[in-house]
Amino acid sequence: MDNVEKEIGAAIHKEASVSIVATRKSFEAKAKGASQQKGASSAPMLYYDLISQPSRAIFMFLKKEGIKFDSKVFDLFKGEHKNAEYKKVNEDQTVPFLVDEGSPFGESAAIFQYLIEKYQKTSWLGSDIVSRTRVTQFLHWHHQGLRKHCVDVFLAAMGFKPETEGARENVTKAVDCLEKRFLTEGKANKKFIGGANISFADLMAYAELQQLSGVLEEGLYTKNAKVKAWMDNVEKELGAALHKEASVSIVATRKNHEAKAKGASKK
Ligand SMILES: N[C@@H](CCC(=O)N[C@@H](CS)C(=O)NCC(=O)O)C(=O)O
Repeated sequence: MDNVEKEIGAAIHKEASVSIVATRKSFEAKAKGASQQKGASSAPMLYYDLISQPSRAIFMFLKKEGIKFDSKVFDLFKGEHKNAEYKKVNEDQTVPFLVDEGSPFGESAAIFQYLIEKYQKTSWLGSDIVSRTRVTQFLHWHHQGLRKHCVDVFLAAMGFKPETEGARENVTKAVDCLEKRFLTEGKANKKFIGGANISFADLMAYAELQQLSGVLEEGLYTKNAKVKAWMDNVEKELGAALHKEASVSIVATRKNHEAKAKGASKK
């Protein structure tokens, strides 16, 4: 072929090949478009366990919005996440973790931001500037203000660590703080943390408190009537079927605890 091209000469070869070159260009463009489309429609991969509060929050969001996702589910209690393969994906080996179109994302709040932007579900960020700021305010407070105390009580009740002094009182204080700072605006009660509409702050807070019901400690939040009413609002918004689907691990953990408590009282 090279000999033929040399014999013809570059100028004639070029002139004779214009249509073939044009056809090739349009084929290349089509192939590029198809591969880009393939990337855009590929589902994100979520690594999770429904016993994990932030995993549950993200799971509820994805399901509520009908967003398709691939999943790798670990049983954290069995240490299934502690393996070399997952370490390559997520060095911290924690859940939730998301990989989408080659980009890895940790930290539930960041994962939420990503999914909300990608799928244009921006109502979950809050509806106006005050509501969005309230949602952000909650997220900054959440880890040390609420989650830390709930986790203390949960892990101690599961026997994973000794009980921290004042842990239950700290949860009560955090629940009261949730009520005053995030579920009240002026003198009015709010339906959700951001106001009239559910946001991802509600899912994060809900999942964290719900965890306590797994170790029979729901009294720590149900005794606050406003917080209890807000939990009911979140449950209604999710719908019974999704709530049930997301709660399987918590319900199973609760059953175990009830059985243990029953066994202990018989002894
Ligand atoms: N700040 C992280 C917390 C992640 C985290 O602590 N995940 C826990 C489950 S809730 C976990 O993976 N624990 C297993 C381990 O640390 O081995 C987030 O919000 O995503």
